[in-house]
Amino acid sequence: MAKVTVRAEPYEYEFDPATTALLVIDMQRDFVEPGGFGEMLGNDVSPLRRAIAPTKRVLETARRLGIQVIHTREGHRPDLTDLPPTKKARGKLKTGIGDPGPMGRVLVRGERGHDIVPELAPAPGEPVVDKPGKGSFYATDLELILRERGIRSLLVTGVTTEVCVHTTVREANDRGFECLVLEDCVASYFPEFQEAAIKMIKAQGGIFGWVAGSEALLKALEGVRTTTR
Ligand code: C5J
Repeated sequence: MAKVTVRAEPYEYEFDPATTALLVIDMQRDFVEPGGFGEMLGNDVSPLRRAIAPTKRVLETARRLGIQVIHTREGHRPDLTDLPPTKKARGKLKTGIGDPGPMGRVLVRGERGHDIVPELAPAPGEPVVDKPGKGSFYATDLELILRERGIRSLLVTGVTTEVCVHTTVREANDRGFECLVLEDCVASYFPEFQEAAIKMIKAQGGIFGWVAGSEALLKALEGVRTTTR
């Protein structure tokens, strides 16, 4: 398969769709809907919701072209045996991780709040990686899945930019994966963190990866018919 070139920063990003995965990080109700963990932390969730529509367009294109799609979800076992007490205590919340909230137990697997939002719901056959931490590689089988599928490049979307997206991109970069972060498909509760987090990725010659808007990616994929792995 011919390489695709995206207009990106700090310079063009080249990838082969056959060895690329679209990573959709933690687009869960608990982060992007009112009544979830994000709101319990005192945040307004509306900036995060702005990432849904562009991510949906990228997701649909990836599916049409046969690009591997992988979703992640941050959360914990119902018995909370994978929840460090330090994480539970953080923020001194009245209702925190594991406690009953408006969308079920907060950040607990199997609960409504832990689900991925319906707009971006995983399609049959798309791996969903459950992670107890901020990074998508820590204590998960994501790396094994990527290596088994021969994936070398990652198109990165999801929330939040400065937390789970950044941690994941740093982990991926250290493992030799080339990451393109889609600026309008990642979001933060804080505009200043969004701006700084994006700048950090592409600074110093792309120290952690590349950044582009989703339109630039979709334009670059216009001529591509289908992906053969
Ligand atoms: C946070 C995440 N922000 N998915 N999680 O706690 O970024």
